[in-house]
Formats: sequence, structure tokens, C-alpha cells
Amino acid sequence: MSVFITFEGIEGSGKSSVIAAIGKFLSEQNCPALQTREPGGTELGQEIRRILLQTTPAPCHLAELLLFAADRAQHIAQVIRPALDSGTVVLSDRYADSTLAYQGYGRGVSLELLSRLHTIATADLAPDMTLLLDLPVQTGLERAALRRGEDQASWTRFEAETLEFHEAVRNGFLVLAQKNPQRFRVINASQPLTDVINEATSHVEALIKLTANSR
Ligand code: Z5A
Repeated sequence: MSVFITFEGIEGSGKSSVIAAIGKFLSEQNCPALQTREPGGTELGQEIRRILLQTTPAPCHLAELLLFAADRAQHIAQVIRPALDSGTVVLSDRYADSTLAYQGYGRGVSLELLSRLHTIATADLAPDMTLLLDLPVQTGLERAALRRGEDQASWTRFEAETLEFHEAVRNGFLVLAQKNPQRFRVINASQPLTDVINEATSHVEALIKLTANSR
């Protein structure tokens, strides 16, 4: 079944854990699903990811934005479109809303410019549903730090950003959800992981049933 679902949220919100659980659930239902991510869902994307997260000095804001757009264009051409065309459910850890939240609300790049670039990079391919895992910034950063064993050297440039930056990103995601209520489902990611997974799975199940019934 051709369904495109994206997972968004701040660092440490639990996206990877939830996607893995939903992928397992769908495979148990014999529903073909592909798990992928941005940046880095292709070979070219892996290179871009390394540049984006590790290179010093950091790219300027415009270069950073264009690298995320290049990663996405390749990801769509090589992975997302072919999977959707073959009737696969695509589960993507981050997509265009991350650009709006991080580069737009976080860095202050014009939302109008982001919208024009989005049209060019994605040909306006929009997700059927976006699950936003929302939680306080401090909790997300603490989880991410715990997972990495407090090893500051392994932190990416984004994790090292100020609390204010991460707050702006979180608020940006919430504004996007408010503006697009039909597409977004906001989940309280402060709950225990099993509860977050159950809530996310029920949204995915509902969308898949709706899509199947509308055919
Ligand atoms: N970025 C951008 O600026 N513009 C763009 O257009 C795009 C991305 C596409 C990619 O980093 C960075 O690129 C990202 C935004 C920027 N930076 N930030 N910040 P990444 O891919 O390396 O990192 P990430 O996307 O933020 O993912 P993550 O760090 O892997 O977090 P996660 O996938 O959301 O969480 P997780 O790995 O599932 O969970 C983190 C830990 O918390 C782990 O130990 C879990 O077991 C634990 N966890 C998860 N949920 C719970 C609950 N509910 N309770 C307790 N513990 C939990």
C-alpha cells in the first residue's frame, strides 16, 4: 500500500525507537514497509550527512539549507518515490518539516524561501501523515546525552546548539502541527516508550485502514 508517513520531533524525542516498532508491527501484518531517514537515506545522503553534522567549520546557513535540500531530492528520487510506486508504506525519520523547524524557526531562514525551495527539491511530495513526537527540550537532550554516554566528542553540531535554539525548533514544530491539523498527529513523547509506540501505532493502523477502504 502506497502510504508516506513521516516522524518529526526534537533530538531524543524517540523517533528511531518508534519507527523500528512500527516497522516490526507492519511486517507482522504482512504489510510491506520501508524505514528510512533524513539526512542520510541514500549513499549520496550519507556523504551529505557527514558534511552536515561533522564538518568544521560549520557550513553557512544557506549552504546548510541547500545540503538538506540536495539530500532530500536524492532521497525522493532514489528511495521514496520508487517505494511508493511499488505500493510500499514509507516511514521516514524526518522530512521537510524538519527543514522548516530547524532552518526556518531555529535559524531564522525565511519561511517563504523555504517553501519555494521545498517545491523545487520535492516537487511538492507531501506526507500522508506526520507524527510529531513532542516533549520538553531538556528531556530530549538528556535522553540523547544518556544514549551517547555523555561523550561530548560524539555530539553533532545540532546537539551542541543552545537551549534557546532547541526551544525555537520545538515551538516551530508545534506551529506547523497547528497549521496542518489534518496531516499532523501530536503525541506526548514524555510518556513511557511503550505508550508512545501504542499511540503512534494506532494512528498508523487507522491511516492504513482508511487508505485500504478508499480503494
Ligand atoms: N536536520 C535539520 O536541521 N534540517 C533538516 O531538514 C533535517 C534534519 C532533515 C539529524 O540528526 C539532525 O539534522 C537533527 C536535525 C537536523 N539534529 N538534531 N537535533 P540525527 O539524525 O543524528 O538525530 P535525530 O534525528 O535528532 O535523532 P536521534 O538523536 O536519533 O533521536 P530520536 O530518533 O528522536 O530518538 P531515539 O534514538 O529513538 O531515542 C533517544 C534515546 O531516548 C534512546 O536511548 C531511547 O531508548 C530513549 N527513549 C526514546 N523514547 C523514550 C521514552 N518515551 N522514554 C524514555 N526513553 C526514551
